[in-house]
Amino acid sequence: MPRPLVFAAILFTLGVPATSWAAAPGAEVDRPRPLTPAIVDNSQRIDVNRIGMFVTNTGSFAWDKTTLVAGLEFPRGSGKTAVFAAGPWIGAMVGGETRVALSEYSDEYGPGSMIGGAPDDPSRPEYKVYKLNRVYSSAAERDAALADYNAGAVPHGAPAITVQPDGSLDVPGDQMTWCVYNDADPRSHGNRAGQTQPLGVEVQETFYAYDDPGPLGNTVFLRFKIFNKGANFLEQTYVGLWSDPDVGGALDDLVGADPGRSLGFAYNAYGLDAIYASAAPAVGFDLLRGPLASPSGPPLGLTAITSYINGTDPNDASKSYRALQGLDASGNPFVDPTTGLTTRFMFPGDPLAGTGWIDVTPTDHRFLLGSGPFSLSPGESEDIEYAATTTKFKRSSIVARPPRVRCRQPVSRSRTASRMQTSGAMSASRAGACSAPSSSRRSRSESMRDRCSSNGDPIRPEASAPPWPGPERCGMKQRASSRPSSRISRRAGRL
Ligand SMILES: [Ca+2]
Ligand SMILES: [Ca+2]
Repeated sequence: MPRPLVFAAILFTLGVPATSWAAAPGAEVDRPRPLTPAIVDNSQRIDVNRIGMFVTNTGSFAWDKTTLVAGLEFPRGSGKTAVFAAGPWIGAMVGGETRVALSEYSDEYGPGSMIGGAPDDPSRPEYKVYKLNRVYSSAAERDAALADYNAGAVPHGAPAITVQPDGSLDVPGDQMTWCVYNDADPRSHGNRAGQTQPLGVEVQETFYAYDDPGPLGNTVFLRFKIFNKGANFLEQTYVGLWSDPDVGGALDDLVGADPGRSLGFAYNAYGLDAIYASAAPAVGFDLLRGPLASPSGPPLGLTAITSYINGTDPNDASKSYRALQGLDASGNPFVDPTTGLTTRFMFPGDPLAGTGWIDVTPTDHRFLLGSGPFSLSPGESEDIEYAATTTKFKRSSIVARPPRVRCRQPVSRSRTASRMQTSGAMSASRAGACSAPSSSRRSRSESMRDRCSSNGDPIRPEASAPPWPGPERCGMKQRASSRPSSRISRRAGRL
């Protein structure tokens, strides 16, 4: 959650369009974005299964940019949210110069295609977010939606969709959204973490989801076709998926990486969350198909996961590009304190087992999944696909607090965080995590109640708590008619 939300809410109530709010997290505020005639579509959600998620035509998703609140609802209809905002990042070297295109709390993409190396008029109404269902309540409703899609989306690269003999549409999944955007307008590059010249890329975005009673119903697939439609030779290119996961309440979250599964995830540090109470889910982003480093080679996997907390976000293009590479703000690789070795992945340990390098600072995190490097010459394109997925909504899915934290005594309002004790070889930072500062006595006592049960015992993970249910572990089964990716298919085949 960005800090200036109150400021943003004031702007909203004053009628200032969300797109003109370019405030970034931290104390500073972005420079105002030049006004453009762009019609930004903030109204659509993909909402066919247990996730309800906003989708816009400027890269941003999982953020309700109309009301400026978190935009990935899970379970759909509950009013509870697990992600505040997300969007695609791209970084590359152009003639020795770092350039990036970001979608964060403001977007450096504008609606529409590129034509002749330049951005098309973003105010054309056809550059909205399209949404198609597999099944409609009537043929008339189906035909109207398909006709609109065929007229406005397909001419700009959207996949052809047809009516099947049973009357359904052959959309991927049970519902899809499609839109196109590009970074070619220099006026769009106003995010303080960017502000470079354009890369000259067009992104055709297809999201889709399945209405499924199993874990597939907790997943949205995110497909990005990235085209170099400018004249720049993009070298040392990285793609990234940026996210500000807020698992219910934002201030008690932890994040982790599972590089072997190309997965970044966020979870609640304690057994009680301010919004989800005792049933906080975990949420993750899984790279299903990365870019090609060479025409004949396999797609790259995830090559970096960089995490940072609210207030330490990248604030220039060099830092953003380094984050895409899995480097700190100064350009150094991270050091795993449990091994002493350098790594491009933050927190790759196992939080359930309490082994390896795990996050021990419950707070408002963001993370960035990076993949690269690769080259993208004029005329070339890459297909990138992720999954946004959550755990099942049940108590046993809670990933609990860092291990070995003990409350010496039952906590009451009069006690302070200093009575929280640590044991064993717990690091100073972990102890610090147990005494996170609060701005008031009331909030402190509330946050401490989150950490300890009524008798002062730490709230422990249930013995039966499953491992992170990423796609390979969650029994994901694809419909034969519309498999989302070869990798998913291979996974399904092993189940
Ligand atoms: Ca939380
Ligand atoms: Ca967060």
